[in-house]
Amino acid sequence: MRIAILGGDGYLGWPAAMYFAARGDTVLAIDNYLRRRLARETGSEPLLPTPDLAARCARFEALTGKRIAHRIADCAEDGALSAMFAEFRPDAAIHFAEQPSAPYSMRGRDEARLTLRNNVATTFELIWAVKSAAPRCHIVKLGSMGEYGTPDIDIEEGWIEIAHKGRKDKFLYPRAGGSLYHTSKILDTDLLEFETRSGGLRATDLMQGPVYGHCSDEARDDETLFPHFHYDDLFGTVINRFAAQAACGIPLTVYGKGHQRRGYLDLRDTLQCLRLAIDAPPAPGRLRVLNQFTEIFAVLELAERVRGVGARLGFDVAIRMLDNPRREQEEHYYRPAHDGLWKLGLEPHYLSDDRLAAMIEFVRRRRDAVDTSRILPRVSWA
Ligand code: USQ
Repeated sequence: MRIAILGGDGYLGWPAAMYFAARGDTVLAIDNYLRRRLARETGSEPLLPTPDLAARCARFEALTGKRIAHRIADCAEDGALSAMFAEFRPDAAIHFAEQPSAPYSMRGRDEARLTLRNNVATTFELIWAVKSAAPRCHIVKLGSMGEYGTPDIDIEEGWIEIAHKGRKDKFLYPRAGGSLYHTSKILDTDLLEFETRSGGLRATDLMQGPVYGHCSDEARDDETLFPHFHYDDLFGTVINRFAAQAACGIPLTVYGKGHQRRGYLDLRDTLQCLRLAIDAPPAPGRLRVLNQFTEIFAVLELAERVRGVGARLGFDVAIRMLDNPRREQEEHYYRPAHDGLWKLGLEPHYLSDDRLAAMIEFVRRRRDAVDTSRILPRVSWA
């Protein structure tokens, strides 16, 4: 297949580029290094300096003989993607080209504006690139489980039938984003729903939970091919952060009561889910929504797991309960459906002590590079 990956330099985009190239697809990775710039501007650089896309593609080709084409371009720029799609003619386009951090989006007006403009504009440009240059292309957009919020009823996979005053109809499941970032993802979903319903495009919205992991199999233990590993409060997701904190002797930063629950997944399962979605596209005119996570944890439960694995490795790991910098429910009902990807054949990598130990060891080996001033939350929702 011909697969365009928007945001191909990112934490998930780069591993996805390697994954599909490794199985023999023709891959074009597109990125404007926005995430690198924002990390520099906010003092949130990743643990390892990551080679640029050209260097990573060259290294991957030298190691595997497989080529990944790349373009440094802004997917939000008027018409840029349409021109690229006219040339590349993708069968599928994976959309990661978004500002991905909830705390960053809540930092101030400039950050909120950038998040909203970038995320909605890239989705809009992608839709028009497909319409104008590759109408059969399957759009696979990374959505977020956080679009649903934590309602007091079961969360369905994207759609819900509602009975009202004796009549019934099917709607997108009600959404309640927990940050401006999550709200930008809701707007993306609405755009896709409109365009599939009215324009006959086909799209899959993968509602993903927080991802963890420092590498994927395709990197073959070559650290120059590992994705950006963030342990900071803005771009680090919670399990990666806890692993880094454990390795550095920093008490694990549990926000609030720590009973807030989310659906998590291993980075390797993100890749598997993308493959399953791409290999079984929906019919034209349909927006398919799949809830993408493998298991549910409360934050405190994760902290206890990391503490246990840390102790096994000889680290004395403490847990610190912090005032919650976010506005989120800390005690809530949470029962999201997630059958769709299982039905397509997902074989999950559940969170194992070995994976946690490998992440802690990965950080321990370069503990000197960790900047401890980036650990405590610097952004408050209030
Ligand atoms: N948390 C802590 N301590 C920390 C960091 C986070 O207790 O040091 C808590 C948060 O309060 C939250 C949970 O851990 O309840 C998850 O936080 P996170 O930072 O790992 O994830 P989040 O901000 O929700 O965003 C991440 C990705 C985003 C993706 C989202 C999926 O950055 O791109 O969309 O996970 S979801 O959470 O399902 O919306």
